[in-house]
Amino acid sequence: MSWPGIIEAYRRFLPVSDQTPIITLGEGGTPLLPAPRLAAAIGAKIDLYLKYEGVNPTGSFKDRGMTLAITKAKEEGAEKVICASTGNTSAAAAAYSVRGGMKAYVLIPKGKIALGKLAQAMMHRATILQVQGNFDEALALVTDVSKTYPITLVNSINPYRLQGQKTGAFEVCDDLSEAPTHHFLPVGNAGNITAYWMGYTEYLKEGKITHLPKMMGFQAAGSAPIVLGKIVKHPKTIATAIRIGNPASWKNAELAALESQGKIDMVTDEEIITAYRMIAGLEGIFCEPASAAGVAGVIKLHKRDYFKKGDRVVCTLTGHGLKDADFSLKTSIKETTMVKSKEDLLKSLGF
Ligand code: AN7
Repeated sequence: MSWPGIIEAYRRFLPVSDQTPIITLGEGGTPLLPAPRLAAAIGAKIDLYLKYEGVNPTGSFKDRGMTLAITKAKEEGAEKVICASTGNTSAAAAAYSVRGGMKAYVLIPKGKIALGKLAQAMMHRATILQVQGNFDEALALVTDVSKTYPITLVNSINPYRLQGQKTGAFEVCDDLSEAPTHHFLPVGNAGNITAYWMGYTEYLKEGKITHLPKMMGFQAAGSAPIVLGKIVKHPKTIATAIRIGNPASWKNAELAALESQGKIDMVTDEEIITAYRMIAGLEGIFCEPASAAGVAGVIKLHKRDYFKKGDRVVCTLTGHGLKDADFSLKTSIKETTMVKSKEDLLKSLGF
């Protein structure tokens, strides 16, 4: 039998009943891949794993939350849903809305979302609305409107989103038969780190694991409000997915880091790009730039001798590299070789 999606797989942990109309695209059940070459290249004697969320139906972890948010919206009789997005949420909202027979409206910062994500929202017939400002302004607007009008907000302020996303932590523990020592991930609106922490603590209560991981969240240096302790009015980073200056789950992310004895830290765009290219070039996994922030964090902390031998480190790679193929071409080595003869070809092959 094929994987049924996260709601059926983890029904017992989620707020659904036998009557709930489950809207799914078969999300979740993503691979936890060992990354020994990457660990060796960094020089870290750790057990490194990558949770590849890019293989979800719309290519990002947002599908875990969206299946539940749209399912509950359907159950409650909603006809319209709305979200602000740096791209991935809009792609997921659009796809799951089609699946549920609802209409999606997405507000995005003009010119600041990856093309693949825009294409997804368009193909799934969402109404695309652009704002001149950034994500934070778009989120404030949709939050306001959804309070007074009959339209369901499917940003992570919607509690069902994080309920769905916590299943990422369940899968990691199920695969390892225990929690890792550290869980690294990028932080934008700070929903995912909050959701993973919720998942780990629930699994501990259930007796499925015997300890909790340290939660290690990484923001982009130009968009690091939590690290700086103040709202960033004009967030900047090449990692457009996490170009967020006033995260909705700010306090919960801080709590997750504090309670787990982890941290919220930041990495520069350069560090993100280095990690992004290493993941693809050493492990065969193509993720989008924002997704590499966690691995960039591992590299940064390893340089400061942070890890102990035998630490078991999981990084969530939140989205697929093809979402922003444009960016990969800009940063990759531009040299390609023209082949005009068999001799040229043989020379290139090293014969
Ligand atoms: C690839 O799609 O906020 O800290 O509107 O797309 O839970 O916000 C995306 C966020 C990390 C950050 N990696 O997660 C949106 C949006 C990728 C992302 C994040 C996002 P959160």
